[in-house]
Amino acid sequence: MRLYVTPASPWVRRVRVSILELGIEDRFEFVQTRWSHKWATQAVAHGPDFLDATPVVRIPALVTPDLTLTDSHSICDYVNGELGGFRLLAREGVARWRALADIAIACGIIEAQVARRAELLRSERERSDDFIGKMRDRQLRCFGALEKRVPDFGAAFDLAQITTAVACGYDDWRYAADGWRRVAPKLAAWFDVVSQRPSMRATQPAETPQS
Ligand SMILES: N[C@@H](CCC(=O)N[C@@H](CS)C(=O)NCC(=O)O)C(=O)O
Repeated sequence: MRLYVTPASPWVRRVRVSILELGIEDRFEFVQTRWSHKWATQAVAHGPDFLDATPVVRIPALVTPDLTLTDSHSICDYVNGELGGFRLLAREGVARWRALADIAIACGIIEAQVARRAELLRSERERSDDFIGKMRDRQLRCFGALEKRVPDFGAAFDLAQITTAVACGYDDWRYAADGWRRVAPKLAAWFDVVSQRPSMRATQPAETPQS
């Protein structure tokens, strides 16, 4: 199976951490797509295999022998259900809905982080400070909501925790000055522990020309 990735994407990272936590990385060929700071605001030239794989032209994208999945949600679902024996997310029942509720909040943060990053990469003339502020407020509001969930976090580093940890890591990396750690101190303490897991360390974004 081919998984199209870039080094900095939080959407890619939640898939990669899930794969590493399940210990199934040898089932995948990881393909780095062409990357550019322009991805957010302009058309970027991708290889023909990537364009053939996904009409959406976003990463992550997973090509299996039977089908192509073009977003992290369906890929995580496939990895968990088809390859992972539902070890990262319950197949049904209350545990599933509780986890999906947390995942939706963590994904709300990631969506805001990525949209804000794209806005910041636009020219000064085009950039909207209102939009950037709206995304920042959403990030901090969602961190505040996840802070209340920390006492109920279970022992398992499941898809809800993985997605939450990825959101925390991205804010530390790009938006530390917002002060998410002040808004969510228990979450920050939890993140400091789980960020040392091998899966998190192996997927940590680095500030390089590639990121
Ligand atoms: N909802 C999608 C979002 C994927 C996404 O937005 N990926 C970004 C990189 S973080 C991307 O490929 N952007 C390129 C573009 O929008 O042209 C998912 O869960 O995978």
